Amino acid sequence: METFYSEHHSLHAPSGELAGGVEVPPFESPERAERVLAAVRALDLGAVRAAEDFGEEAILRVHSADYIEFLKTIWRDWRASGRAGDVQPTVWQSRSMPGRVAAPRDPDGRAGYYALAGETRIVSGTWEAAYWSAQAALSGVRALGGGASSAFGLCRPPGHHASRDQFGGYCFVNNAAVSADALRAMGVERVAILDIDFHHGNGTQQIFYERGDVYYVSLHGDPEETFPNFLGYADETGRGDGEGFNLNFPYPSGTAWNLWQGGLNEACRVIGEYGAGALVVSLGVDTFHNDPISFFRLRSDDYLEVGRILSRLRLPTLFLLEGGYDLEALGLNVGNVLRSFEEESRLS
Ligand code: OKP
Ligand code: ZN
Repeated sequence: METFYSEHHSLHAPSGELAGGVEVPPFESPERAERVLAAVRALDLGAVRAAEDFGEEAILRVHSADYIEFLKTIWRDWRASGRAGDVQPTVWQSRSMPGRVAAPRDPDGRAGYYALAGETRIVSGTWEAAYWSAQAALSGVRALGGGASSAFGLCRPPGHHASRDQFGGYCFVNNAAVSADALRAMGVERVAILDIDFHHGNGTQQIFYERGDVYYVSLHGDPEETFPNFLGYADETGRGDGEGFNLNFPYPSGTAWNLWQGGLNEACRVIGEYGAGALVVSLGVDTFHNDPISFFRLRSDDYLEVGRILSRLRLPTLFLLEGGYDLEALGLNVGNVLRSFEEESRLS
């Protein structure tokens, strides 16, 4: 399995994050990608290639043009207005102020209009990092198009919380959505996205909610108890053409392998029945028992079994890095999924 990576990820490195009412070092840090890269290299999984540049076209098929323009310009406008730090949203178009359907001119208003959460900052290099994260994903799509049975997009920043026109949850461009849509454009009739990150991929769900050609399935912490809190409930099953093509498995605090694997197997059964021609895996390993911001209890060896189960779908599979914040175990856990997927694919 080839890995696609861009060193430009390091251009996105905010100095802090608001958590629990204090400023803390960001959980989503450049070191994450370096750790995963080192693990992939040590495993001899396959070549590590620099992401190719496919341009903005695929990004603009799932994100609005005004949102992308916002990502490109907000940091400069923010500083030009005399603000001292990085872009930090503080005001939202909340339930009590529903009228406005375009961004206000004021940088605070613009930031809030395009934000779905407040923990995520935009720095001078954020757009470039997010752009190249998507290019790493698209490089994986290209590999599948060329006949590879699997590929790994070592994406950073992650993507699954980014909606059509909002950033948040450490995400700016939805790499999984861009990839699934690109696979459709390449002629794959039905694409499945399996999101096994600890958090619900609200952005991916939103982007495909009314589409039947991309099936979004997610296992995650119950949004009653964790981020993103406002989406990811079991009764969200799709709408219009998308009715029946969105499936959520929310699980409570303390969920370990035994319970979680039941959802994973059920998700795979559903994806098989759907008749997907390709699979995109939003691969977060913040389901790990020692993750600092999550509450599942998977162990490192469990990720070997995840790889085996996924390989039995026998689908062209694009793995994309999402979350996972225990730096010590991150490389091992991601590597375990990928290497057991490869081993099992070779055997059967
Ligand atoms: C991104 B991905 C920590 C709260 C964190 C945002 C979580 C974003 C997770 N005090 N809230 O899905 O791993
Ligand atoms: Zn996550």
